[in-house]
Amino acid sequence: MSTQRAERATDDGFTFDDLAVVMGTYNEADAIGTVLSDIADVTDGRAEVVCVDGSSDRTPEIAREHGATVIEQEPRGYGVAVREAVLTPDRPVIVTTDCDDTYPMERLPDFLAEVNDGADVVSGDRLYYGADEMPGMNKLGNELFALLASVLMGERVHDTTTGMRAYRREVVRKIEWTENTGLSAELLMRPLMREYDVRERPIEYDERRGETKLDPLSGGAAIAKSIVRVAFEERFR
Ligand SMILES: Nc1nc2c(ncn2[C@@H]2O[C@H](COP(=O)(O)OP(=O)(O)O)[C@@H](O)[C@H]2O)c(=O)[nH]1
Ligand SMILES: [Mg+2]
Repeated sequence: MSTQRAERATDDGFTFDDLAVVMGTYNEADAIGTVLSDIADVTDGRAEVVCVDGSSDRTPEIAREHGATVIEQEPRGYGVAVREAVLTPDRPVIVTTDCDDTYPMERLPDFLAEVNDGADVVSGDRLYYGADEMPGMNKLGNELFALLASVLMGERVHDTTTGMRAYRREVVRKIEWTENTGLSAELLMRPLMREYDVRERPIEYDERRGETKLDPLSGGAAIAKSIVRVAFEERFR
């Protein structure tokens, strides 16, 4: 299988100065302080942080207090926010996360190391360790989404809706993104089906702080639709 590879770093590889951590934030005042402190601790304050925010609570103020760039946007869904977030930084490595304290920011160095090892996309697989903190319905749904995507792509993936991934900037800039609730699946599937070096790596997943912004039923249906649409579009591209 030929592997299309994005541009490589020319020197010793990327450092935290090359890293931007980005997220959609929607009324996450209970969690955002912890998430942004964790990122600063782990990266010595060297990662750029971008929050695309639709909140009506104190989330954007807290983000600014922590030195993040805040882009204000009406709340129009996960993918609208996260697409803007991944397209904003000029840094060569972009990591997405949720702003709900579920994802292990202490793994940022590992994700960066994988990119330096040649990965174009590094995708945190929450199901590998069992995802005990994930609500049962979501876990079942995520297993089914991964199965569906695997069958349609002809390649096994394990977690299509994870919020924590690293991307080379060229990958997110080269591909046109169309999904909203299903953007996370799209961000995994299109690069994979275009032969980029996409790697899943197990991550721990914590209990959410604050309320979920995703309706399990309508959200789940939207994600399933996205997976089918994206797989067919890529197959017949
Ligand atoms: N700006 C913005 N952020 C959003 C929107 N919907 C969800 N988010 C953020 O996207 C991330 C994922 O949402 P979350 O509720 O954690 O989804 P879950 O992980 O599937 O339960 C969180 O950081 C949310 O605050 C939205 O409409 N606008
Ligand atoms: Mg979440």
